[in-house]
Amino acid sequence: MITVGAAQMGPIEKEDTRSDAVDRLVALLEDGASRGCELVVFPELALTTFFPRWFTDDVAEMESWFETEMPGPETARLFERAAELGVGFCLGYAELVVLEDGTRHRYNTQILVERDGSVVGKYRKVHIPGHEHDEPGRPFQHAERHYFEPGPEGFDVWDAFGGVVGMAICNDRRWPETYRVMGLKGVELVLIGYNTPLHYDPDPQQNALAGFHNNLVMSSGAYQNGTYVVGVAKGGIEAGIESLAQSAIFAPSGQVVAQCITTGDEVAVARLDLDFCSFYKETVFDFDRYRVPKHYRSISQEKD
Ligand code: CDT
Repeated sequence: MITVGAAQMGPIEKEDTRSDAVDRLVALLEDGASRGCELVVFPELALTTFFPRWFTDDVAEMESWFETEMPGPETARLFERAAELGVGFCLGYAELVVLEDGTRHRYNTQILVERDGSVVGKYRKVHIPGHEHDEPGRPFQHAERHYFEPGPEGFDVWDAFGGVVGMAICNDRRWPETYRVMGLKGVELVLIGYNTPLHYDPDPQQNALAGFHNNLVMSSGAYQNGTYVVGVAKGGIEAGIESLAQSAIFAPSGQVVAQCITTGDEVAVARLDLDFCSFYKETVFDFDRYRVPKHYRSISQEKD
């Protein structure tokens, strides 16, 4: 059994400091702890505003949104408070890696921190959505492909919190392969942070369906792999742009077991029985018995 909190955040504005964001993360952590949480899950890019909505070629300006160490000077007190409370957490942030030869790598990253404050897992976003170049015709940019390179490690799982825990970030949740790769590794709990603007400029007819698609993909990912899924938004109106909230925890049955009801800072809590996963993993989705991989080869071939 594990009690998990989906710690949704409302907007973080461009002027807000890392310290402002950490104040809110600590408050959410304490709220989760007071309600019995052993694990609190924060959104994608939880330390800053969703900066890919602004295009810039100025490397210093771009990298001002990134962390070079974790914990760092501003985030250390989050780790310390979590260890004091004995509550683990999952945190999304922008990660800058500078190698000895000077090569720079920028990733959209999420870490899993155990109840003693130690980092047990790191995931770097694989499916990077949006565009590479400035597109001034849009009402706002979604230049993730300018700011981030795809994580080279792919999807993994970690033995943590008494179960098998995996991570994914935002756009990853729309792709069935994300869940299936972790499903093949026995995942029981998938943690996903997201920032999803409600306006999708390439095809605005999808705007009204954002909440439906959010539920659709996480519910089916949970069910088809016999796993819990925790989806956590940074929602509300940030820099005048509205993003989806509706953070939720999904059971292996595909059902929603807890959901946020606001668009601001809020923790949705659920007590999860990870053994419940086996009802699905050992029956309809018994992979060893029923999968037919020879017919799936084309989905793992390199694209041209
Ligand atoms: N952050 C992120 O990946 N957002 C995307 C927005 C849609 S694609 C521009 C998402 O999949 O929710």
